[in-house]
Amino acid sequence: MGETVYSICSMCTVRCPIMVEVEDGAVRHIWGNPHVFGGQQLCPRGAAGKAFEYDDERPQYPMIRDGERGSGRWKRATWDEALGFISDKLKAVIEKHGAKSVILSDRGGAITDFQKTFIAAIGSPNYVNHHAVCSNSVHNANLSVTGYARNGLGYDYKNCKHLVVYGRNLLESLGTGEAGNVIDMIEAGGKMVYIDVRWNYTAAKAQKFHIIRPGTDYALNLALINSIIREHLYDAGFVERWTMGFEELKEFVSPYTPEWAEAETGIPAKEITGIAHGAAAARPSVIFHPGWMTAWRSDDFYLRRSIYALNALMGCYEAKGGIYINKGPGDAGVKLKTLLSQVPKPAGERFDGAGTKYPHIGAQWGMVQLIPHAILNEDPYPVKAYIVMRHDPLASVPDPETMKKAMDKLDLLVSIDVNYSETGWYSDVILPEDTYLERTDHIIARNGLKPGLIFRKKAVPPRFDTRPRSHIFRELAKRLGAGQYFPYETIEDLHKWQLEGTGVKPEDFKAKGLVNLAKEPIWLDRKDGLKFKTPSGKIEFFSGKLGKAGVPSFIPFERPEKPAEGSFRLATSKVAVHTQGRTTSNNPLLSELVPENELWINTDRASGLGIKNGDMVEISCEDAPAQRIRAKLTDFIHPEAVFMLHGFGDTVPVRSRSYGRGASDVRLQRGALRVTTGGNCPLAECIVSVRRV
Ligand SMILES: Nc1nc2c(c(=O)[nH]1)N[C@H]1C(S)=C(S)[C@@H](COP(=O)(O)OP(=O)(O)OC[C@H]3O[C@@H](n4cnc5c(=O)[nH]c(N)nc54)[C@H](O)[C@@H]3O)O[C@H]1N2
Ligand SMILES: Nc1nc2c(c(=O)[nH]1)N[C@H]1C(S)=C(S)[C@@H](COP(=O)(O)OP(=O)(O)OC[C@H]3O[C@@H](n4cnc5c(=O)[nH]c(N)nc54)[C@H](O)[C@@H]3O)O[C@H]1N2
Ligand code: SF4
Ligand SMILES: [Mo]
Repeated sequence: MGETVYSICSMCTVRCPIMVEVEDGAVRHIWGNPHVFGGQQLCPRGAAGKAFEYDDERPQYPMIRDGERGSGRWKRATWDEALGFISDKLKAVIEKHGAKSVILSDRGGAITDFQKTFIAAIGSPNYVNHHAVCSNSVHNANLSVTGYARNGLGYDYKNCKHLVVYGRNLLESLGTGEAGNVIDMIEAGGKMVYIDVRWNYTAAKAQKFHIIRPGTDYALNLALINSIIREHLYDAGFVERWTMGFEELKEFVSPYTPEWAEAETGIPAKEITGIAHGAAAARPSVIFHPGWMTAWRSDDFYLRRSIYALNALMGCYEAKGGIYINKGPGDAGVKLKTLLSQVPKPAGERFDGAGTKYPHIGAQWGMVQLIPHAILNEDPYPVKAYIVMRHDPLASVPDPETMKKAMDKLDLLVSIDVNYSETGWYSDVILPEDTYLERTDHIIARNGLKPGLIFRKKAVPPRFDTRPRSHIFRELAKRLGAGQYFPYETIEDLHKWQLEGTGVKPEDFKAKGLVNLAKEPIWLDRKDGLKFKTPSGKIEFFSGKLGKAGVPSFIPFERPEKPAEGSFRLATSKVAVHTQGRTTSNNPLLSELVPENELWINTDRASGLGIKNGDMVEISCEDAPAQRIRAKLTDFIHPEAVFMLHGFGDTVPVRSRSYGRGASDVRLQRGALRVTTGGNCPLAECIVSVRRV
């Protein structure tokens, strides 16, 4: 039996606490941290972390481009050369165009202090993460309704009695803990209603599953709110005490009856009133799930606002089995220091106008889809350097061809990654980071009902000439004269500094890999103790603040246009064994389980087009190059939709297991580099043509 190291998984961004078994300096096995999960289970990707660690198909040393962009010609560099090259270019760009002409984009999440500090320390306001193609609309909707960030609220699934889910594929697009809690809820007799344009494993576990016409969830919700108000199914006490704008909401939804919604959604009116009654009978232990990946359509902001409103009508905020406000270390009297808090806020407008031109859009996440526009048009100013950290915009943002054209205009493009990403392959410099098993990161808060602290801890030595983020950003900052914002030599120094004044000591993490700051769950008093972060301190169905930003609180439902003959709406999602664009598609174990994607087509529509199960079809969108993909016929998808897994169609030749496999959804999503009211790209508005090859 070897050594046990507690750490944090990074095979996706859910950050599950893990227990790594190490023998002779090598990973033997990776388990879930039993002090958190009660067992040692992990999702398949978490368990495949070992295969990732021992795969040689990843960048092994710093590389500087030695040919045309994307040509695959590189020269090996020392760290000193690579960091010197980057800082010389950055200095030149900053001198000529100012610090704001440098953008840093990032996957985001909690372990981001080094990169956020770096970009702020050099004086640029332009930190942006991936959220515009993920959860921007639900985030901004929640800011407008409750004042909280998307992840400022949590879900008490275990005690929930009625869960309504709109295409949040909880059991495949999963987090180990969350999926486990949902299964526990179902086993304890809780009911799940699942609404999607196609069947999936989440649908398989639901008591009720409705296939909805793509793009009509908002119509469904207007009818749900209508019947809940009309039939007095809501929690009148909660609404009176904690909400604002009920009368406006009531009047707005009055024309939207369940009968009307049946015609729009295809879900029978009696099923719609059934959802309303089922939820009302279980309140307040009810959750209408607002979703996570919500970059679907132009009306997402209003769809998500309507979901937060439904939860308010159920009075489920801060109720057992409902939605709770996440408690952080501060709620347990502990203030964890961050590097970012020591840096003056950079002056100047962001490149994407988040928080200024778009006052209701949170500036902390920004809008990644505006990067091509900013670079190509120098609007609002020239952007000349782009640092990409743990992010692959060419695999995750729609229309990578336009992004590439923009990248061609840059003086510097850097990718900091553990894999060869699409973006890395197109960059000037690849800086390979130590893998998550090879590095220690800063301490982070674990927010929830019982707040705590945790950090990622190095389990094995680096296999190649790589460096951790704590080193990379400190060294770059030093070279740019901003080294004072990284006041540590070792990561242990940093931990000590972060913990100063908290009463927590580094050795407190030893026993379980984390520190709990509260013995019991912290619930706020529902009578008088709730804190909503809106101007009124209440849940705002109707928002004066939005009004001031020129954004209406309600918009009428607009029927999506019907795709023409041979055309479909493209839906995408994840599979339990892969993560996103390029994180796991080349993994030696996982690529064997799901090597490529298929195109799901409704059986009747397919036969009308002469397509049989397993046929090769060609899929195209506007002027995007057509791609080939195998057809999978099924009755369990709405006739107007086709579906494919995200994350295939790899174009990086050195990834031997995923290169050229399947089709890429982002390359089809032409025209989606737009800003909707919620700040997200409208990915699911993409209409594709399909024909037999
Ligand atoms: N069409 C379409 N587009 C989508 C989606 C979709 O379903 N359909 N999904 C969207 C969603 S929900 C999201 S969240 C985004 C995600 O988009 P991205 O954030 O780009 O996600 P990934 O492709 O997982 O990861 C980005 C890069 O991080 C690297 N990486 C992984 N671990 C580490 C590490 O420890 N250190 C460093 N430095 N790098 C690391 C990976 O190798 C990968 O190249 O994509 C979105 N785009
Ligand atoms: N295994 C795995 N787990 C993951 C990830 C991963 O990459 N792999 N990524 C993580 C991340 S970053 C995120 S954001 C989450 C994403 O998790 P989810 O929020 O569940 O998002 P998707 O996986 O994109 O699934 C979207 C679902 O919406 C459906 N859909 C499309 N159009 C409509 C519509 O008009 N109405 C309705 N009701 N449904 C529709 C699609 O068919 C699909 O099933 O997953 C997380 N967990
Ligand atoms: S959900 Fe899976 S891949 Fe993601 S952090 Fe947890 S174990 Fe790792
Ligand atoms: Mo996401």
